[in-house]
Amino acid sequence: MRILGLPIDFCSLFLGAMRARYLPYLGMSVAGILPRVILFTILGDRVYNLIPMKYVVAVGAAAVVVALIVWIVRYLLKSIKSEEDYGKPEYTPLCEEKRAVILDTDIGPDCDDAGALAILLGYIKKYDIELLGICNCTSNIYGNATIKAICEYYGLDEPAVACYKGEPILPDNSKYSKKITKKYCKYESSACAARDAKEFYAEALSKAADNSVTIITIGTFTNISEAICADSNLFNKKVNSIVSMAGEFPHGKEFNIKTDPISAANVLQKFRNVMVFSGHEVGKKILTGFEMECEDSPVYDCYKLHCEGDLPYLNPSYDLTAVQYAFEGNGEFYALSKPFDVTVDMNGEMSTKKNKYSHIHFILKKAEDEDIAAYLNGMLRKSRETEAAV
Ligand SMILES: [Ca+2]
Repeated sequence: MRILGLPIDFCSLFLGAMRARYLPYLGMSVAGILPRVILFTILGDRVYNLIPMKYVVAVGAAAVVVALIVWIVRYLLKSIKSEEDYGKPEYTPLCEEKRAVILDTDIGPDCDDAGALAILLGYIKKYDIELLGICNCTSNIYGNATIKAICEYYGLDEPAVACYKGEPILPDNSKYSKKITKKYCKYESSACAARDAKEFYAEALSKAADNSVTIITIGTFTNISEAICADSNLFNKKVNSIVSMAGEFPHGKEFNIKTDPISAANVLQKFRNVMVFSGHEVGKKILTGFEMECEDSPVYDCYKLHCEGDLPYLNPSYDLTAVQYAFEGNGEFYALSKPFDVTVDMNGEMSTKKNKYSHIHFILKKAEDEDIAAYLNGMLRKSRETEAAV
């Protein structure tokens, strides 16, 4: 009985460290101590001779091994379960929940922006979604006119088009914007005109209901960085989610980030709601475009002028995948990664780190590139008459 106090102290310390609730704590303390109290009460010091020390040590060692095996098995089971959690709907697609949409594009340097705008206009009609506006994050005014020409082709006569009005961040190297403007826009100067994107975002977001807007970015983060820096409370209150073609998973340097890394870093730092990235690796091998001539289609002409040469005019589908995911979510083609913390350095290098509390996810492909391409090509091939009839 002389060391009866010792196990009580150890037991209390151990259970205290577990932060057990009071009743389980009391129960475990009593269950742990009671056998020893009874044994000591009946046998006194003779208890030490009852069980030889070598058996006590053997049982203790075996208990450690069993505990270790149990811990490893539980850890593995948990890992497998977590893998199955891929695809959990952290982001609710627009086909399931109607929200207003803003498209932010750098139309010009690549032709997939034209394809992405075309399928976005198809989705808008199909799911009856409100399009608040289309922002050009370059300062190339022919980009504004190209956006309007494509919208008009799909029956959207007066789209709200806004444009970045700051110092140009991209060289004017579009192979198609000016030619599309000349061919499709009756009044060039009014087609090229657009309001300041900063003003557009401030007005559109202040009018929108809380948590009701999804922004799809398929260019740099220049415009939305200005919008979130202007009023981050308003932006976070109104913007439910951002789906972006940008970056590379798990790390890498991608055009939309490295062209304006400061804006990308700003958005990553200040945006608090769900953000989904379609990284460079997603659309790289999904080749879409036109295999046959398509007369009087500005989208076809963008692909033809950008790809040059002869048919087929096919191009990677970086931007199309972001638009597709924003509207349809995982569907049969994609899954969503676990949440990651994402950082961007000033050279445009993106890095990721798992963090179960983060709000940022990446699109993962679960279908073959050819199957996704066939689906997107089907959407691109739809004539405007078909779209209008949906
Ligand atoms: Ca783009």
